[in-house]
Amino acid sequence: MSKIAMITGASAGIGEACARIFAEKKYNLLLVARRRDKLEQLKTNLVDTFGIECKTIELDVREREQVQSAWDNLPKQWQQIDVLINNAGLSQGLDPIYEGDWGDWDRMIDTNVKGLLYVSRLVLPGMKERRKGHIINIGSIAAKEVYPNGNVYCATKHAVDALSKAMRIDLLPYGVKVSTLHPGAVETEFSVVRFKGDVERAEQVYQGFDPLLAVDIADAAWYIVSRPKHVNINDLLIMPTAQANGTMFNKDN
Ligand code: NDP
Ligand code: 8X3
Repeated sequence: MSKIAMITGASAGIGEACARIFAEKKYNLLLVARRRDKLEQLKTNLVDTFGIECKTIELDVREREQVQSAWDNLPKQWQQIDVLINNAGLSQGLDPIYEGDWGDWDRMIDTNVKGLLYVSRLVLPGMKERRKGHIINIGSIAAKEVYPNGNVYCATKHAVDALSKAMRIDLLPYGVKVSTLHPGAVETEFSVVRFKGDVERAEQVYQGFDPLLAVDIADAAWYIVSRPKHVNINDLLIMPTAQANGTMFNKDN
């Protein structure tokens, strides 16, 4: 059987682009997200185009019991994950901390931190046992900096960074690679989700400069995975040329 890549948040944006590149490289795919229709469309397209095998799992990574039962129901050969891309994530709201919405905070912490942990807790033991595997955690420039009104989202991405370092330490004896991939602004559904369907406000985020595309990040994920066995990319921060840090953009050219 070909190698298996498990990608969370594969129904859109960066996860979908990763699925496409890994399919092109002949990986079989285990694709996870809440929107089944999007996953099924992607599966059909990738299987027809690249002749790979693909399983989709309709799953909310925040729901620990759902995650456990989806995992338990997988055929054993599909539990032998070679590459796990912990990508499912979101931002909700952009408010000062004294006005933050509790529901927004729960959704971000539960998805970006606890969801990543739930999935990893099930996949990592097999990697440890087989003494191989590669985890790529999708962080953000928000894992490196805290920007105005980014408070809780930035905290969740700092947590992703810390957990990645922890995984690297705990898995060191077993030869399992752990990498973090931190994008700056990528034009995906991210801002529409952050602004809860306000498409106009979301579009403004990317106006006046060339943001990254989801494929730029997927390309980097493939670069990370395709290094020789003795090389690990611990941490990769990728920004649009027109973005210097979390807040400074060159929108003049
Ligand atoms: P999108 O909104 O386009 O995609 C997010 C994906 O995550 C979707 O497939 C969504 O699927 C999935 N997802 C969200 N919540 C859950 C959940 N509870 N359970 C399962 N899947 C879920 O955004 P991006 O592609 O941009 O984001 C991907 C990752 O990249 C995120 O972790 C984000 O924080 C990070 N990132 C994004 C940047 C950007 O500028 N776009 C920059 C830096 C980091 P569904 O709704 O079907 O469940
Ligand atoms: C997403 C990019 O700049 O909105 O992580 O934090 S940013």
